[in-house]
Amino acid sequence: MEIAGESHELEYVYRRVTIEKRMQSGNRDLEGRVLVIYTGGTIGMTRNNTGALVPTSNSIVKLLRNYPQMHDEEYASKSFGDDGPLVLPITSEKRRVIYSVKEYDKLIDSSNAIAEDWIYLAKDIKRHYTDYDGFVILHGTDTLSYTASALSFMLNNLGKTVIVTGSQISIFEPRSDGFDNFLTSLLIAGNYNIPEVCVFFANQLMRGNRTSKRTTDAFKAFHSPNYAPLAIAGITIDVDYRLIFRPQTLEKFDVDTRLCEDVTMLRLFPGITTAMIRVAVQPPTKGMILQSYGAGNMPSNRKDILEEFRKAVAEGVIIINITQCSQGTVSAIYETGAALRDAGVLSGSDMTPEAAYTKLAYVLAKPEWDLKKKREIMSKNIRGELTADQRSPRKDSDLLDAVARNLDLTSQNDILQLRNILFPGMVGSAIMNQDIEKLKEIKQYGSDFCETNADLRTPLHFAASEGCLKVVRYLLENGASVHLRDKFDRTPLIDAIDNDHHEVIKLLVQCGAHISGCGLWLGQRLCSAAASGNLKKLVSYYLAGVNLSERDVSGRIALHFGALHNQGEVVKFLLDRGADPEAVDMLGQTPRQLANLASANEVIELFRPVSLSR
Ligand code: ASN
Repeated sequence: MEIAGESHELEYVYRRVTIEKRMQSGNRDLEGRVLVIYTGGTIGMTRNNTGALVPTSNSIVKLLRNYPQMHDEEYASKSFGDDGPLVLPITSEKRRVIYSVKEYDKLIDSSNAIAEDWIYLAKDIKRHYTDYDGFVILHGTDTLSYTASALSFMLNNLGKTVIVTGSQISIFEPRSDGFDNFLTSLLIAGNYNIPEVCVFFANQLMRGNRTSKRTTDAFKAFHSPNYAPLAIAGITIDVDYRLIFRPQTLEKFDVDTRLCEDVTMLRLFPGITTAMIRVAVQPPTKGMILQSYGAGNMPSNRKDILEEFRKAVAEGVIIINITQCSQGTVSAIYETGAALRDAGVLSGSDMTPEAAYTKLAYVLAKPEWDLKKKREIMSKNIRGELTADQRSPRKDSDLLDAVARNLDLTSQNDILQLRNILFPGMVGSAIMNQDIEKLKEIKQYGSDFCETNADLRTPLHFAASEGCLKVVRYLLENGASVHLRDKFDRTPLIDAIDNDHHEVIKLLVQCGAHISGCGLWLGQRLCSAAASGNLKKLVSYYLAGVNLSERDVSGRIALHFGALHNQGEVVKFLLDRGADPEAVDMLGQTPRQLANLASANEVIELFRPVSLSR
């Protein structure tokens, strides 16, 4: 494997920074946290003594720290001290982006990338998933679309933004496209919830598994031939939320890194022989991507070739037919294409070669699926990689047109504003009335359940704080995100905890919601709940997966306060969940000592070791 290790130079310091320091600094900007994984590629290359471009270790972070467009030194040192993370200057986006760079030990030219590198990246994203809002992968352009496609399949139920980017000219050169690509990727990853593996290049955010490298020299190195860009970065960053592929399940994020190595690719050409095909499909080949002519055609006068495909399919090889054209889809409109289908070759619709190849490697590696299921999944859209079903047209224009006409609105901007006012209001009222039928209706009008109001609150925030379990479930099954934070940095999970909606908390956690951030903040809340005997609140935190022994500013845990205030029920609950009666606070006192000092008899009794009767 080419990628061997990782740099710990810039460990993420959110957890280490004391709450006091953040308070002293007076910095109250909303923040988005992004992990940058630097794998290599032209973006960070310099010339060696023969003049060839090679990846250079331990230099990108130094460059970024001295580049004011990529690092606001003043804000960073006030907020995080001297060796904290990098911080983008404030922009017109809502959140200031705080980012750390994890540089791999062996930086590579992406032409050297292999499947193990994708696996390493997928595992890395999993490892850091709960600490960041989004991820940016700096990667060479040559195989960037393969990596983005492979990751899109390996990252199951992705709930956060992952952007793969790079550049045509190194950022160590004066005229580089790298800064723009990198900076905008950071802004998007820290500000927008686009739960997909994306590629950002030359002002366009594209779905990763829809991209291909299209040129070796222009800055617009990638295109997404069969799917519109998810966002365009102009003066503002305009995201087309209707195009985003959101997981619609109650399962949490996970990675499946199994990939089958026995997948091959074959491009038809007029002089191809049966012997060549036979070599390609012979064992151990289990799958093949066939790049045929035009709309999926092959020469109809070459029964010999067709026979080879038929035999391979009969032996269990999955063959996927995609087009050689750089844009378009296969279809069986010609006799020549229908013959392939009849031989058992599956249509790959409008998949790029990169997506078709990595998807087949992913699907073939699943021993739990039989051949029939694997063939079925290859024809289905699982990550937005192919156009399978034509969705019924949305009705939003009908409704909007009607209201706009009544209000005499004609400009597109006015109509957009109307939409932004109308839909959140309708969704909010349906939630308050727990009216799922209404929500279904609104969804048909093209409403996105991740849309936010002026306080950046989403429908899931409202439903979670109201405690309507069935609405929460409906929203989650229809693409709502558990990760979005409002203007006050609250997630739907925090809303559910504050209102002690235990069933909602469980469901949100099941879908991957988690509490991240400062342990001290949690410690204060736990200690105050314990002091006042608020068992319900402690149960809420426990269900949310919080460590019940987080410390407050004086180093005390909830058990100290339960003991001091003689809260028997609370102390029993905490002891049963592993809280330590001998935990010492800043003054060296333990919960047991506090109970004795306060003559908290109920608690003293609970602390007494149970004597074993003979
Ligand atoms: N050869 C380089 C790579 O893929 C190309 C680039 O990044 N522009 O690593």
